[in-house]
Amino acid sequence: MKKALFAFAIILNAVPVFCQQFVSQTKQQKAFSITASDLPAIYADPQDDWLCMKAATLLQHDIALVTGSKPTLLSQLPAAGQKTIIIGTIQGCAAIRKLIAQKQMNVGSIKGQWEAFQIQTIDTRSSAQSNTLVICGNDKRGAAYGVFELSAQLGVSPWYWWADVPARQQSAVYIKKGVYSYPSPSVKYRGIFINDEAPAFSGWTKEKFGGINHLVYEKVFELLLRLKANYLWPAMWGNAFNDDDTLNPILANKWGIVMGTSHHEPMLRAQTEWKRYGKGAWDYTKNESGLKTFWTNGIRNMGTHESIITVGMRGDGDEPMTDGTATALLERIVADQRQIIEKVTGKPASQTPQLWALYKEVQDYYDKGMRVPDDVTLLLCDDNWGNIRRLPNPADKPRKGGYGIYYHFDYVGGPRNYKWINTNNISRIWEQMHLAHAYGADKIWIVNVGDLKPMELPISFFLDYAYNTRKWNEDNITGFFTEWATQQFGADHAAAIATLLQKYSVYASRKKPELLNEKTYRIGANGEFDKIVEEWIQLRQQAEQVEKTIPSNMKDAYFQLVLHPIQAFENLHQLYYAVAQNRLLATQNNTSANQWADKALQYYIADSLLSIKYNKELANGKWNHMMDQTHIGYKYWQEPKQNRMPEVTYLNKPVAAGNSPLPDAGITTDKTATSLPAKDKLSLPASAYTKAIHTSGIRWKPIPDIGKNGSGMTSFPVTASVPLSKGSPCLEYEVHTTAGDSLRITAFFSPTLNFLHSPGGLRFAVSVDNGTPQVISLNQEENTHAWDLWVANNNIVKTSRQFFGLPGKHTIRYWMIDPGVILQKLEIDVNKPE
Ligand code: REL
Repeated sequence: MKKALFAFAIILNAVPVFCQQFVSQTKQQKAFSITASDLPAIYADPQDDWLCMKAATLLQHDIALVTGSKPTLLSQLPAAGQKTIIIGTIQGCAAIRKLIAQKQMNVGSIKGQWEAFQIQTIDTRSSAQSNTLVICGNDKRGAAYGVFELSAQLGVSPWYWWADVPARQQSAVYIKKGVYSYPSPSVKYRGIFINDEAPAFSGWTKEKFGGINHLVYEKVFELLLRLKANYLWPAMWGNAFNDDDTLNPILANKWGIVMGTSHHEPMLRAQTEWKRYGKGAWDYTKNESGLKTFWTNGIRNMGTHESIITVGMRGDGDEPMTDGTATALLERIVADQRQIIEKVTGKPASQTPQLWALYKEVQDYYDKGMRVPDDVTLLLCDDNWGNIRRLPNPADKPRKGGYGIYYHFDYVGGPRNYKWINTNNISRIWEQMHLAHAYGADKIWIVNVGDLKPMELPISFFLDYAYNTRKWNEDNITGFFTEWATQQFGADHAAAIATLLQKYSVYASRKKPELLNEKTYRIGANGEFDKIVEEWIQLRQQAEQVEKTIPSNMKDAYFQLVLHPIQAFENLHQLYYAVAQNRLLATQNNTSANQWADKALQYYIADSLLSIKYNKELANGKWNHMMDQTHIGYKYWQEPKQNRMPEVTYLNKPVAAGNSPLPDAGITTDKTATSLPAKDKLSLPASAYTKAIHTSGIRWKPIPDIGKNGSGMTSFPVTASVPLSKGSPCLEYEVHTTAGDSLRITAFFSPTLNFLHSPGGLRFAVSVDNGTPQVISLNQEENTHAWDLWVANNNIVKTSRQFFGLPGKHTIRYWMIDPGVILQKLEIDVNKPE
């Protein structure tokens, strides 16, 4: 009976769930303790996968960081009874198999489950404390994820090396008695693309590692595993992962990192390799055999390394193929590439993972009917600006290869490069990737992270969400900042730092710094510039206050993860604000313009001083060159070679009597009063509705912080469209007019693209009182010019004119038709034509 109960208990405990807190600071009955004075040994079976021993070495290192003492690493199982952490896979570790055979472990819930793992305490001595801790993976990555889950809970951040985050020191920690079983991740392949890597990443690696070689890649692999990712597109600007350092692919495979090449580099060969070794033209109609030889070598070089092969073909160097590229030709190219894969691997092509990226013009081929075999993953893409272009149609037959997403946190291209600092809104990343997951794009998620630093925050979010898409939702998304701040800076500082990061995420995503200039916002009482600058000043002051409370060993991490981006962005706004003031006052012949010119120069200098601080002083120069990216003085989409001071005007005249002194940065705020005389404007945040009508299984909900000034309203579930009818879901806003007969309603949205590919674009409707709703498409006129504005302004603006009878109380209704539409605010004017 006792035995039966025991087995039952194990089965109950082993239901796999993410997010289990098994490390405690307090001593517990039957817990497994790790204390400086009584360290466990760490054991991995030398016959098991290389990664298990590697993970064991890293755990040894992490425990030393936490406790100050280094555990012994064993390749032989110690005598029974000795306190040991066993790390291994079900198949590869004899000690784990023995524990299973002895019924001390039940791995039923993880066995055969991709990257699943189990952490379990075992007491083989019937004493007060457990003497064995098993970290068991279904496979090698599962085992490594188990180790890094433990490390993270012990207080070692995944960013300990990449952002100098100090480990949380403690002399004793306890792994609570139990079986902690973690399921397969939500998204199968989760990774990053190191791209646009000059001047920052390339300059830094050259100085610190002698180039982009295996020494730096090992750091990347470790980071990926600590973030529970598994997939990498390597740097390719003049770099070739497989060719530059032959240890690169060997070590990637040992570390369990699935390698690919970017969307436009087929058959696992870098574009740079074609430059080095390609013979003839990059043109299949003219040079089929040259290309086939080149590609065959890519697959030969892959050997048995876990990889995802990019198939298809674009023009040489991330360009479209020649005009009029025939889809039939492309289909033939893919068929030929698969033949090569088959021939070299000796297996049906369907047994080697492949992707076809529907990037830029390639999506047009797909739209025109080009198809690839069912086992190839269709990698759907964003527009390079974080807005997903297309999602699977739920009505389509499921594909064996499924769908994935290629997303961007950094980009080189129009309307302007953005590659200096982090400008990504966490709520928007969540919303777009949630949409992707809801529509079934869950096979591959890969994100372009530029130089990797300083994208620590969005990288963490993207990979964390890819690992477990159930973790974050519209109700708890702000909790991410607290969790992340706790992981990097500990609970004492988490709340304050989370607030800073949360505000930064909103402010920094309003406008890319490369697009910012003195004309971006209007200065003065009716403009926004004063308010925006004031918000940045306050944020910077708060960040500097928090900095004073941070222990000295956290200062480096705090600077790079929190303070620098805030100071740098604030300073840039101050610079352009000063230039704007200078220009305005100069046109008024007001010599106060000179003071603003001086100020502007100071901010310009301060910008470079901040970069110098990051490069030269931070962590004793560890990150030199990471802040080399130019960002001031753009004239067109491509970056300037050097930062350039914006032009300012100096006046020679003395200040005339009556000339104003240096004007103050007065603050203008949105008016939220509800009475509206003619010629007046009312600005209503989307969340300021008076009534929400939820119908047809649709609920309105706010997504916090997704907008330029806060939350946005959208409908859930995100897969449902609703034909417009009287009973449709809508939001009501009440206004009072004192004059006029019509309202111009301007609605501001997040720049969601027509991911449904419906002929009319994503639609909503607007009505006033009992008037007929006017149906408006968010993106019907999608063309390059319109899109440039959407992404540059990070919104889509739509207006409609609605008539009402007599002044008085009126109800504006905003009707839902299509999903994924995020309303940020409404501006309402009386008697203004559309
Ligand atoms: O952001 C992108 O996807 C592309 O611009 C890049 O993939 C591309 O490789 C570019 O860096 C240069 O070739």
